[in-house]
Amino acid sequence: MKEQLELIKQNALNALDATETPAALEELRVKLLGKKGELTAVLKMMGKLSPEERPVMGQLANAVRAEIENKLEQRKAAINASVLEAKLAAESIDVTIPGDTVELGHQHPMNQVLQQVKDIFVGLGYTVVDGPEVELASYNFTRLNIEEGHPSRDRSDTFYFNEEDSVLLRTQTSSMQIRFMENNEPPLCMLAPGRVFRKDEADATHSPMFHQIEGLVVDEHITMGDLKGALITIMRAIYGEDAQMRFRPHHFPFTEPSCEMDMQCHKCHGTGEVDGQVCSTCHGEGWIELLGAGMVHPDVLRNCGIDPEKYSGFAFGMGLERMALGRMRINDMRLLFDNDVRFLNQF
Ligand code: 2NL
Repeated sequence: MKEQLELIKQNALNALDATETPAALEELRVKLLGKKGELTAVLKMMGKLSPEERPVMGQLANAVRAEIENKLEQRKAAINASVLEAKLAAESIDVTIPGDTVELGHQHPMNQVLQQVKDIFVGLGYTVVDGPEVELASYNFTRLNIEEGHPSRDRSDTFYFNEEDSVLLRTQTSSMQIRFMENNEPPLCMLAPGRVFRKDEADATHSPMFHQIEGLVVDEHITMGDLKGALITIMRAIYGEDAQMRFRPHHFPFTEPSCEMDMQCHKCHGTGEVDGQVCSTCHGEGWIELLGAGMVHPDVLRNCGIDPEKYSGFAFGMGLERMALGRMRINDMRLLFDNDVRFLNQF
C-alpha cells in the first residue's frame, strides 16, 4: 500500500507539472482528489489494514494528499499568471501606430452663402425669421394679392396637398412675412430665408426646390428712397463696394410700385462684349439681374392688420442659388444639389 501511495504521488506530481490550462488542471484535481479519485480509492481500503498499520498509512496518505494539494496550488498560480501574461500580450496596444485621421467636413456652399448674406442683414438690424414649408394658400397667395385664378397658383406650377388647393409647399418665403406682419407691430425689419418649391424641370438654371431670401421693412414714412438706399448698401456689401447698380420698373401683385435691380456685369463692364465676343457672364446683356423689390401694396398691409394710412414699407426677394453660382463661379445649378463630395470639397 505504501508503494501504491508513492506511485500515486509521483504520477500526480508529474501529471500536474505537465498541465498547462486552468480547465485541464481542474479536471486533474477531480481525478486526483475527488470522491472517485485514486487517492480516495486507496483510503477506502484502509479499513482492511491491521490496527498497527492503519495510523501509519493514514499519516502517509494525508502527507501525500497535502503534497498533491500543495503542488496543485502552485500550478494554479503559475498557470493563472501565464494566462494573464498571454492575455496582456494579446491585448496590448501599440500607441505609436498613427491613428485614423477624421476628415473635417464643412458647410455646403449654399449654406456658406446663406450665412454670409444673413450676417450682412443681421449687422443692419434685420431679424431672421423661419417658418413652415407646408403652407396655407392664404399665406402663400391670397393675402399677397394673388387671387384665385392667378397663373402662379396654377396646378402645373405649385405642389398642392389637397383637392381644394388650400395646402401647398410654399412657392416663396413671403408667406413668412405675412405671418410676421400679422403677429408684430411696426416698426418691422425682418429677413425670411428658406427653401421654396415650384414645379420646374431641373436644368442648369432651374430646380423644383431652391432657396429664397426675402426682406421686409415696415414703419412710418418708409419711401422708395429707403428701398434704393438699403438695397444698394446691401448688394455692395455682398458683391463688392465698386459694383454699379440700376433699377428697372417691374410688376408684382404684392408691391406697388415694383422694380427689379441689376448689377453691371463685372466681366464686360456693361458692354456685353469681351474681345469682340458675346460676354459669357451676362450673355451679352451687360447687366445681371439681382432681385425683385417694391413698396408693399396697401392691400397687403391691410390684409395683415396694418394701417396703410399710417405705415408704409418696402420688400424684396432674391434667389440664393443664383447668388451662390455667381459668387462661386459655378455654371450648373444641379451641381449644388447632387451633393457629390468631390465637387463640394472644392468650396
Ligand atoms: C423675386 C421677387 C419679391 C417681395 C418679393 C414681398 C413680401 C411681402 C409683401 C410684399 Cl410680405 N412683397 N416680397 C416683393 C417684391 C419682390 O421677390 O424676384 N423673388 C425671387
